[in-house]
Amino acid sequence: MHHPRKLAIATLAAAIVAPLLASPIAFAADYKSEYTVSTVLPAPFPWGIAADKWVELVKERTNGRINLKVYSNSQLVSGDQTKEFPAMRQGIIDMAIGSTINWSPQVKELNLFSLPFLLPDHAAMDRLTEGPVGKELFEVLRKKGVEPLGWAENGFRQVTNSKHEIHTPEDLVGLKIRVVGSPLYNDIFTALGANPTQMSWADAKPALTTKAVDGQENPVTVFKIAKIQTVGQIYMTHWNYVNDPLIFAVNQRVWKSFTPEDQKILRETAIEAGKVGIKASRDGDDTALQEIKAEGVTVTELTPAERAAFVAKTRAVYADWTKKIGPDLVKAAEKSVAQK
Ligand code: X2X
Repeated sequence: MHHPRKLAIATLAAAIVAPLLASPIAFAADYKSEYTVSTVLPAPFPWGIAADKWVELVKERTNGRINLKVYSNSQLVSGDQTKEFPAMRQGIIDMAIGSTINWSPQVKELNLFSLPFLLPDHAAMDRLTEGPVGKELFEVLRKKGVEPLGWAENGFRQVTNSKHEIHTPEDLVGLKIRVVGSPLYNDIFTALGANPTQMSWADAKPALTTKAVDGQENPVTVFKIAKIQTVGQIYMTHWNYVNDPLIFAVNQRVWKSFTPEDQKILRETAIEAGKVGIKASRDGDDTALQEIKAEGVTVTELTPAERAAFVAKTRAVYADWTKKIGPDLVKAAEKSVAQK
């Protein structure tokens, strides 16, 4: 027989606990009043346009239940964009829309997009992100402790400098070039005879202004919106040597705290906002190229033979990094790129 007092306590406990477990309101009550979203570039850069669109769509579709707040210029990681991924994984930041370059120090597979001259055009890029390669990369990210949701784009990257036109690898010899966080960029520019120096975006413009460096590489929209021509960068080689996709992702604990319905909303809106950002990047690059020409920047287009010389000089780097990224993944990417 049960002791009546014990039974009463058990019943009381069940009465308190049961509604908490059963009610979906209990989950909603766990939501934070604001979720941090880390980015590097704010609007009007296409990166920031994608981020702002995501915030707007999430707010709209959840009737204000989920509030994202964008923190740009890598401010949540003190300006060090290469620390964004570990900070998100650890939950110091909730979400990020990050460049594959900035996350590749921790996720070596993301160096794929930085393999020199892998990607001929935007269609090839889309075949990667939307095909089996994109799926596999999302699996890799999941195993690393974040939930990836969708893609946006910083864009094809172009090299610029303050000294002279670059038509051949010889034209790069001795030029001091600011590069981003992945060691792959050091290897590319070293192979081309330049003198690469790694620094954050926060440090890049001051270094260009003081002429501590002779050049940099970034998409045309970034060059134009950051007004890099005003600090003496008047030569651009439009060589499309790598593309820089962006990934929307959420810390896994934060992700699991959302109801399946809200997870669906977060994913769908990331994909939608990503499309808006990709269009802003691609259309913006074309417009910005015309605008910087009008403003006096010399834009050099490579002949097929000139381009081939850059490809040849970077083949060994490509081969070396294929081993680091994973030969099977690179092979799958090459296959997707080659499909028409
Ligand atoms: O630092 C850069 O060059 C930038 C803004 O393009 C990235 O974050 C990769």
